[in-house]
Amino acid sequence: MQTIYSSDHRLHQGVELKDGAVSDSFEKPIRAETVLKQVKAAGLGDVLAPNVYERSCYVGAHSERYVEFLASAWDDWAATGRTCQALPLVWPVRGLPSTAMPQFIDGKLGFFSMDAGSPINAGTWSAVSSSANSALTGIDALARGDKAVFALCRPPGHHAGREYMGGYCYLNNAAIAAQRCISQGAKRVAVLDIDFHHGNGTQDIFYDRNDVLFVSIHGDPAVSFPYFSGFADERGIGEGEGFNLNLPLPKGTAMEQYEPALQQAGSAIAQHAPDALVVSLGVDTFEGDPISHFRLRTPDYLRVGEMLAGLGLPTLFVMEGGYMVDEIGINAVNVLLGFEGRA
Ligand code: SP5
Ligand code: ZN
Repeated sequence: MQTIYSSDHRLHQGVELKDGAVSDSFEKPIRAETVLKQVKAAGLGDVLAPNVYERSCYVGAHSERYVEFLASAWDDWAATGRTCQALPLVWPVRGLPSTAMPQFIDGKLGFFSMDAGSPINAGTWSAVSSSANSALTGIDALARGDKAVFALCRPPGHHAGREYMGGYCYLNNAAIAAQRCISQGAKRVAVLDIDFHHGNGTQDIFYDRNDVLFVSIHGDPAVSFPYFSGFADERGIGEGEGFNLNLPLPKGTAMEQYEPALQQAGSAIAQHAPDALVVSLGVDTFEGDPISHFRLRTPDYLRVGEMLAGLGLPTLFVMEGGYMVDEIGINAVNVLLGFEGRA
């Protein structure tokens, strides 16, 4: 299968609040480089640069004012004389009365974020828009007849909601691709999220819709980020009721417990009968991941890919998390090799 990749991701290198101090984020450029290296070593297929898309292609999954904010946030921050990365410090939580968008950048950063995990610097927008363009290029290749495509996106996207960034994410690459699929005439799409963390952003974007089924297998939010989303009783709302399926699993989950959840996810997707499948592919489910609590092993990822292939759907894989930099490449590519029957 083809891989869509842009080196623009290097323009974004974030910081993260860790143990009371600001340090380099776990979400760093070498992640994508390691995956790309393994794509080439495994001979997965051609590596192509993304096409360029209008900013309006991100609207639908996101609101127009949020996309505007992201595109201009660095300039607005830099205009105040600051040269450090922009981070939010105040949030509109329960009980605060105003729901109006602030005029000043410091207020906007909090208004449009769920946490302090998505810093903004001078290159962030270029990296983020190229990442989304990779997913869009991938979905367009499926529309032209490719059976499967790998969008090697960085930064990741699945924590980004309709109007917020968070968890290293800015634009929701998987949701933007799924939305384009619908906009171009697909009746139904499914998004399966197998990152360790719940895909709260994708859930948020499609929660009231019955055309896009969202299924996520993730660490129980009672004890894992994002804490406030991802419970089994979140099933969708209005027309979307029954089109959101969360399968939280306990700390320490290994393939033995993971595989039945993946079977259940597959059954729900088959019942939806989508025209295409978008997979949010995070490999932070690996036993050695520094910020997660599952115990999948490298050969397990081949089996995951093989099971996904069993659905027989045109499939776009969109890279999400995975932080054990040495193994992220082989684990991600194992899913793709398993999918192609090259296990
Ligand atoms: C895309 C994705 O995987 N985003 C994950 C965001 C997680 N952010 C919270 C990180 C908390 C890190 N805790 C560190 C514990 C180290 N022992
Ligand atoms: Zn994750």
